[in-house]
Amino acid sequence: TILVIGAGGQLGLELTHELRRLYGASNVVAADVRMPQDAELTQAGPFELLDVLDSSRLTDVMRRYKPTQVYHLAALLSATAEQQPKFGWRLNMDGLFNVLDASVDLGVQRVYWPSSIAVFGPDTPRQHTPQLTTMNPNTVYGISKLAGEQWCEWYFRKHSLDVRSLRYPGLIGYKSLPGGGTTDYAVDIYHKAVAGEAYECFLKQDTYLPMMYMPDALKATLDLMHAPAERLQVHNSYNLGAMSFSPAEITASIQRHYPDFAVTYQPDSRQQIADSWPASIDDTQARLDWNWQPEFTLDKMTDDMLLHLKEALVLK
Ligand code: VAH
Repeated sequence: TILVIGAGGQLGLELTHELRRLYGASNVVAADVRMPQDAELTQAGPFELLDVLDSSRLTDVMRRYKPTQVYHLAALLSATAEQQPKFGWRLNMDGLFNVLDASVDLGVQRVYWPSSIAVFGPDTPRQHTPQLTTMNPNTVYGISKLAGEQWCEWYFRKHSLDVRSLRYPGLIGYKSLPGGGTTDYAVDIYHKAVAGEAYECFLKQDTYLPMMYMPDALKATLDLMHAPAERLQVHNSYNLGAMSFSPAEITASIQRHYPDFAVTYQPDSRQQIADSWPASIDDTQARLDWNWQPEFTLDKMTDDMLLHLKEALVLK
């Protein structure tokens, strides 16, 4: 059995569907602190209401299903955590500790925990940011992800827990609405184009950020989780890249389909967060250790995103 904690989130939703497709729906338990919007999540396979901060409830769920793998995806993202710093730290850190401790106690074979390019800070080299480099994150989310990475390595070394992690770039998918992420402008912009509305972007038009289409993120996650343990040289978290683009470039990509699509720019507090992150990532180590290779370019992602969002509108 596989347990997915935070199954209702942007990544959790897509990962749960993919894991159920691969392993069979009844073998993948979806857990989230609230009932998910996506009815399929609770109907296609087992679902549990679970607040990952409730360690006894977590242990009960894990004793009941005896998962061999746990994907712990519950967290506050960057913009949300900046507004609720203490809760952001508590959920991101105590939630991780509860999962790591329960996984050690119950002999879970493999744990997955997402990190982010947010672990890099304003004094990190911004182009082709290396796997090993200066890391002084200045967001609550980035601080919690950097600390979490170090704790994952500690549990690997002190408890031989096989915990694996990726520093995701901004993730873009069509199955969930934009959330509290600084990169979520790149999700919202597609929804506005398909709805025939103009988009007011909260970042400056030339803000380059590392980004990845959800199918590539799912492939990377499963490739890492299926890699033989002896291949892995990194035990905090792997740099992972696919592409980088700016709001101006994604707008131009969309205008290939919607020539009249209009975007205006009203940078807000999220601009400072974006400015503290890399513009591009060096993911050589992931390519060496487990043959990482992205598939989607900006235009290929745009074509696929717009196709699915138009379909969803038709189905409404
Ligand atoms: C966020 N989407 O914006 C997340 C991600 C790299 C960005 O961590 O907070």
